[in-house]
Amino acid sequence: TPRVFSGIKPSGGLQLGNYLGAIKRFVGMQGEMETIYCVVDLHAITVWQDPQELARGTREVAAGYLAAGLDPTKSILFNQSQVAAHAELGWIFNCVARMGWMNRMTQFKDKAGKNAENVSLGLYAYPSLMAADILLYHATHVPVGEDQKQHVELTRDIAAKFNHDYKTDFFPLTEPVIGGPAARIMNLRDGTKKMSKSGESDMERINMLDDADTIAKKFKKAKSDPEPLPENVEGLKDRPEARNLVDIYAALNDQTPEQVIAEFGGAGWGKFKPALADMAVAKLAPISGEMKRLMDDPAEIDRILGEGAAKAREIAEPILKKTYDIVGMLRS
Ligand code: AQP
Repeated sequence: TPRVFSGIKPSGGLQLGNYLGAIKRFVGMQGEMETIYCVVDLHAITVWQDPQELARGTREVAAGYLAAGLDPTKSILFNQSQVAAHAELGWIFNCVARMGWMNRMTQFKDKAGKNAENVSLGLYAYPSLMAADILLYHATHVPVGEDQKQHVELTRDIAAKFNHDYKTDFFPLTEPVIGGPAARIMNLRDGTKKMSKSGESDMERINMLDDADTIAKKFKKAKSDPEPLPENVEGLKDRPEARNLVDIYAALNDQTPEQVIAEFGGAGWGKFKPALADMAVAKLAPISGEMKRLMDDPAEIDRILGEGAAKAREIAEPILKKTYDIVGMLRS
């Protein structure tokens, strides 16, 4: 049976790329298939997090899912560390995955930079824990932004090697589900880098909790170029900042970039940026308002996460048990 799994790290406040590339699409898949969504707190601590901030961020990500329309009676929503099977299967996969595979992961290279000797071992092993997150539920579909594609492909390699090494077909080969104008939302100050929670400057990103004035200011100051918008989408080639702003408009308004260009082709930035800011505020304000309302009642968020974790364990524990059997570990 088709089953969806995806997650978001509580490594800071939610940003627009998380919403457009992930949460908005997660909500769209709800009802069509069985859907399991996670706040991946074990992944967040691959880079040190202030404990209070981690707890707050976990609730913020949960509130973001709920405010965007995730219904806990239709989807399972929980935080990863409440289901110990993630860490247990992650260890087994650490013993299946190869160092050479991890060495090829571009996210690790980006995040470690020149400092690779001094980052956590967890950051290096991140993709094998992510494979465990997905395969613990025998998920078949993983909606992610473009930046996570390589990790989902590695999940297939880990499943295939496990199946081969233990002469089984226990783990399915998972498909990444990527697409649409929001697959890779870029940084507002540099159209060649992705928007991210932990980017240096707050002006680079739209946070889901930014107020209307801040959103307008950030789009006004967003890097663009001296040309007006082109008359057709081919004209966006080699204009990364222009393409990004058109993509954001399209994704927020459920349009294609072609439709946005049909409306705004030839317009200058003085016209397009305010239109983008107004539209973004109109779409995001109801979500951020609801996020704030939910976050005023942390006990209720914790209750939803706890119930979700209990449902997740019901699926995960038999799969972990069977994995231990296959590997030859005694359970008595
Ligand atoms: N810029 C983006 N465009 C489209 N999708 C994006 N995602 C993240 N940034 C963009 C998608 O959001 C989901 C959750 O990502 P994550 O929190 O697990 O990790 P990340 O990709 O590393 O996100 P950040 O915001 O960049 O966090 P930091 O700065 O802490 O590393 C994923 O599906 C991701 O593709």
